[in-house]
Amino acid sequence: MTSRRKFIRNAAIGAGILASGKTDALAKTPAPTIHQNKPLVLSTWDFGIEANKDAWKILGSNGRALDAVEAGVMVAENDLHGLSVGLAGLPDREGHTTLDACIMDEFYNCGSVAFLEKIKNPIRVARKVMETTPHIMLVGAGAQQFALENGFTLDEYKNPEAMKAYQAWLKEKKYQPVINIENHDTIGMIAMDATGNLSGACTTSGLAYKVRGRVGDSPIIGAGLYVDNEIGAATATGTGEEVIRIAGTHLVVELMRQGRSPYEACKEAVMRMVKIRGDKTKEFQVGFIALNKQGEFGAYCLQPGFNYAVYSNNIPNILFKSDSYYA
Ligand code: SD4
Repeated sequence: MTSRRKFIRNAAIGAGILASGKTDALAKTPAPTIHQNKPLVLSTWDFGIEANKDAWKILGSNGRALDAVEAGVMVAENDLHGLSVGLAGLPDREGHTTLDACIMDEFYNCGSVAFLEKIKNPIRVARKVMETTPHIMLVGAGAQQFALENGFTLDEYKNPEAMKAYQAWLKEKKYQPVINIENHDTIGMIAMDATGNLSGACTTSGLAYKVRGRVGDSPIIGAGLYVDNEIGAATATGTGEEVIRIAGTHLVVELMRQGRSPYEACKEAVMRMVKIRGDKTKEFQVGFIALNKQGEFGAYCLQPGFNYAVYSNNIPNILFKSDSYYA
């Protein structure tokens, strides 16, 4: 297989490049080899495009993957209208927006915060936990106290749109997570820098109208995010309980260790879920994206509608459509 065909096969494997003429953009790129595919960043959902741009400012100037993923996901955290990440996110059933985030570098260092309130950039607090404490995870009031002691400030921002949606939800108070876009918009980002090192970050306001105190997969190392610099990295989006149940991203990375491509590993993790949960999988969404040490990437999800953004020297920050188990 020519290197060009091999590249396109690897990039597009099971990933169906999104319509709207973007296939042409990829097809016109010069013939790279997988090796030339670094640096590279991929992130979940449409807002990954904007997030990738900030990550690329660092990756494209030989910066560290860790700095790139932190800067990248902060774009979503700072969006005052985003209903699923950061302080603008939809609240829990008592009207409080609570945030979960984690970060992991190329040395198995990791940091995480969960059930954190009124702090604008949970990913920065997660990094602070990683770099300045002997711990990995801080939660709730303790996480907030730690943030305040480390120079972060309380932010009382409430997104009017999120509050309006909450008022509407209060009328029936149904705890019924909605499949896909509206309710499943965690940003997970994984990257390889020019030196070949991997890092990842994941941040969310979690499931809308969750029980107070509920924590999803996103701040849990091995569930919402895992990075093994020898093998690859993976991140997840969707119903956190289901991702935690199979230690989703750790599973994806271990499958890559056993020789699966990123696409195959994501697919096998989803199939594990289907095996365990059977028909229940019709009721929720889970999607994985993964990247291996060779610069190959892939994704797989349960329900159609999941996409992810990819930016490298060869791929001009475009959306790929993930294959799904259900049609
Ligand atoms: C959670 N996994 O809290 C998150 C929600 C999510 O895309 O992914 N949204 O369960």
